[in-house]
Amino acid sequence: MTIQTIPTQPFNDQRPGTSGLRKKVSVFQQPHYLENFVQAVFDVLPDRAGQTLVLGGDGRFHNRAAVHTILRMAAANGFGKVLVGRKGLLSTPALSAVIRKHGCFGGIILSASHNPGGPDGDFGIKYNIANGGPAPEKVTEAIFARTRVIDEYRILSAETTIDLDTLGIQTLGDMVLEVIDPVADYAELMEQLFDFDAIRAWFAAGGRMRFDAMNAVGGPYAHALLEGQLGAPAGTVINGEPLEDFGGHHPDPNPAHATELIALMSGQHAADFGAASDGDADRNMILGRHFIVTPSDSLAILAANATRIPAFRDGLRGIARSMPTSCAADAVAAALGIPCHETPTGWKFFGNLLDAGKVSLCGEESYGTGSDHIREKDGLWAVLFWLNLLAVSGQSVAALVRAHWARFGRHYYSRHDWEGIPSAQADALMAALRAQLPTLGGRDCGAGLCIEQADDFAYNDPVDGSLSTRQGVRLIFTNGSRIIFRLSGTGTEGATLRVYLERFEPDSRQHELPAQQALAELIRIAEDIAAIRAHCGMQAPSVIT
Ligand code: G16
Repeated sequence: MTIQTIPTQPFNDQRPGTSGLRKKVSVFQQPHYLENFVQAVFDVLPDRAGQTLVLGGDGRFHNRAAVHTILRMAAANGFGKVLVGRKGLLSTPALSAVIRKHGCFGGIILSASHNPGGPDGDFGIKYNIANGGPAPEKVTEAIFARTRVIDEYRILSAETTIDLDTLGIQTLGDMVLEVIDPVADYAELMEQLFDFDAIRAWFAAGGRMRFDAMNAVGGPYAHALLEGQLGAPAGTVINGEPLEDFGGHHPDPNPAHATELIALMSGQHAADFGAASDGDADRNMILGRHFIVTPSDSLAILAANATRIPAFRDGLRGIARSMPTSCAADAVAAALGIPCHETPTGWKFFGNLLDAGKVSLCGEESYGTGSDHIREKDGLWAVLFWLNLLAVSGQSVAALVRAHWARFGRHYYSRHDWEGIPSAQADALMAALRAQLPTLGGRDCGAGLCIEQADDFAYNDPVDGSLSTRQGVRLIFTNGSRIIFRLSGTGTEGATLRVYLERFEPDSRQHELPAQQALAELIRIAEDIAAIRAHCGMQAPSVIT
């Protein structure tokens, strides 16, 4: 086994987006493409010698090949040890849990999250730091800067054999490689956070659940925890086998893509509780019988009920939500007398707040919820939280949500995604919007909606003082309604315009409207002000959630 130094040339498109580098599989399959990025990551970690790294991915097409390459590069770059999930699998939250439990130096996650997989699908890679969370912007920018000038990478020669299927220790050059059970550490952590006895009793009393793992990495975790430790009947988990192409599905747990689960939960024999997680199992969708819970409401409801869960018996320190997430959590924080932080989109922005002990719960409109137990959002954790709540309250999902609205008011919410826009057109739309900002404040848009504030969101991190600008155009109305525009940072083709719409309704007699109806005036205003159809040449959003 020899360490080879391979000459290479920079690729100019390796800037990490909202959550790591995501590209088509075919892009990652280009000679040197993955290697360049991995070497750039290692190069910005000068104190890596002898350290322990965690490695795993969501099992999508190219996962195994990439794991082999990264292991050979880690050995050639002086790491002391790598913990890798069996078969190269680790969910994103499990990887975060493993880093924290074993005090590791960092980790590499291979995933394009909710994006489709397979040879024609997407692939992705992300570096996480020692707190278990995604690398902050200063690190991702340093990685990007390094990719621009990289001229060689180091890798162990290819005759190296690596067995990813057998638990235990092997050596790779001077490096130790330990293949670990991807589920064990994570399952142990979940048991410490929730009242498993109460959940077991809920299932034993006939509580019925459907969990759709979307043929992604969440399957083994859901099987082990729900059907194993918690006694849910076999068949509770559907699409539980991780497949390289997710069975051809789009592993995005929202009403537009989790259609099988939505149909099951809308039918005559619907279970009491439905849930789904995404490609790397960090997102979650929560459903009741014939009832859909928005992610923003889910965060607020978990916050309002947190002390009913063992992990939060002593209360919450604070809540954080991404800026486009609805203000439902703010209402709960105000009632609890705790702060609610508003951060840019991207889980990495929660890391400092969690590390500083300023917040206990975090959430995003994009089906992400999590807490200070790890530094990633956590799909199954959110599901267990809801299960625990159902078990101790004896209420249905719908009853819990309606009681929440009655107490705090309802924040009607929807996101409209305009996908596949040529990047130049999307950029022109955002530029035109930004140019209008100085004239929008005070504008009367009709239907009682007057714009109070129009700006481009900037975030000043209260912990490290870093400033992140241009994080989304906000129109905030005098009645608290909001319209937000931003371009997605996770797509791999063209641009996606996200339009986030929110309206607060305090009157409980008005809480049962369909969301699109309740938001109709805001939708009209958003499309009008941003001239979306004219810019995009599209007649309607491609996905509405
Ligand atoms: C990532 C980020 C999230 C973000 C989401 C959508 O999630 O970690 O914070 O909300 O992308 O981002 P965008 O609106 O830029 O597409 P994931 O689950 O894709 O890793």
